[in-house]
Amino acid sequence: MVGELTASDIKARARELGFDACGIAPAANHPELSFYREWLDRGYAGDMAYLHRTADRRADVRQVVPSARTVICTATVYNTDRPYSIESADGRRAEIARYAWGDDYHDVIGARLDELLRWMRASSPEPFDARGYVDTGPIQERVYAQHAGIGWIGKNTCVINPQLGSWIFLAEIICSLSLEVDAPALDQCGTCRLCLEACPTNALVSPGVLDSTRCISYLTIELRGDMPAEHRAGIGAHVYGCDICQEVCPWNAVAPRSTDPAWQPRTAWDRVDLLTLSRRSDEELSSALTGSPMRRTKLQGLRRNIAVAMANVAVGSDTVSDPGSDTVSDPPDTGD
Ligand code: B12
Ligand code: SF4
Repeated sequence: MVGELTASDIKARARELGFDACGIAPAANHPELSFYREWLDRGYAGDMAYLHRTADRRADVRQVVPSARTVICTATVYNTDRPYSIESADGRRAEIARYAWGDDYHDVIGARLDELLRWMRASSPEPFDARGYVDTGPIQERVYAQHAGIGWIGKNTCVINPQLGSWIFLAEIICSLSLEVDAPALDQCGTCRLCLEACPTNALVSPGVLDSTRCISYLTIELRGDMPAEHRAGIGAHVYGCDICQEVCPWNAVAPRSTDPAWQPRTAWDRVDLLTLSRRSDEELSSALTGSPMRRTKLQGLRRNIAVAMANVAVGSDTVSDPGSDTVSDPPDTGD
């Protein structure tokens, strides 16, 4: 390439690599960033200690890359051709969050991001500093995605793109290049409150504010040890994550679906009922967890969740024991 590397060159290359959207935000002191501290102080991060530990760095990307001028933000659609959990007539189905059905996005998108950065380095006439992250770094991804025009932060706290909806993974490259930036996305939630009303555990305490300690996603993925008694019933048939506040969102009513083989549901989880899932051997489950984002709970965490869900929907609960907490080891931290 001759001449400087431009924003439109980067966006075109991002599309070639499989990203569905790409925008550029200034590495600036965006007002939404400051809410993070208050969120932590209110106890909304629960036991996610890594969020406290990295709070200084999460306050501004220039704490991570001091020379940062821009943040190249991407979105990748992971939605696939399967009904929503709220459409399921069978209450015994094991509910697994859509993002976790296929391959681990850290691996798949991480490789695409590495390739984008390699290409940028090869194409830029001058060297630059950069770091790429996909849910792995001390950065408030949604705030930068909003300022890159990818989508607005909805009342359910998810980034919603007007064409793609919110079934998107975010990933970004923080860099020292001075690139043309995009206009921030405008809030289009309006007066709609469907997500707040639909959340079965009232985890969305007000628009844009989520108390993780009540969120099924946190309880089934991040929380280690025994499931506290007061949260068991609210989990319903969810065995890994929760999508309800996105499923009811009108912007996801006609969300596009990805044909990327990486996100297609693995047979072990595809519309499986709780009893069948509980009867899978440790070997079968371990094999399905290989290269899956569901590795995060480890086998024992998954077994714990299945036991809680089975008790909730009263299927074969007498045949399944809760493995408890003592042998479950600490989660892998992110963001360090
Ligand atoms: C910790 C974490 C969680 C926690 C906490 C979630 C949360 N809402 O904070 C738990 C475990 C609960 C979780 C759940 C999920 N997560 Co998560 N999670 C993260 C992580 C690692 C950090 C998020 C964070 O900083 N939270 C702190 C709060 C303060 O930040 P925030 O939610 O972004 O909040 C901003 C807005 O609320 C904004 N704001 C907007 N309007 C308003 C209005 C007012 C009045 C105020 C005060 C503030 C405010 O201010 C905040 C910024 O400071 C990010 C990756 C990353 N590094 O960013 C992924 C990430 C947010 N998660 C993601 C996903 C996919 C999920 C799930 C859908 C998974 C699932 N199906 O189970 C659910 C969604 C639940 C939900 N409604 O958010 C995606 C979201 C993609 C998208 N479209 O937005 C991300 C970006 C990972 C990725 N790279 O793709 N997650
Ligand atoms: S993911 Fe589920 S539990 Fe968490 S805020 Fe959304 S609807 Fe509520």
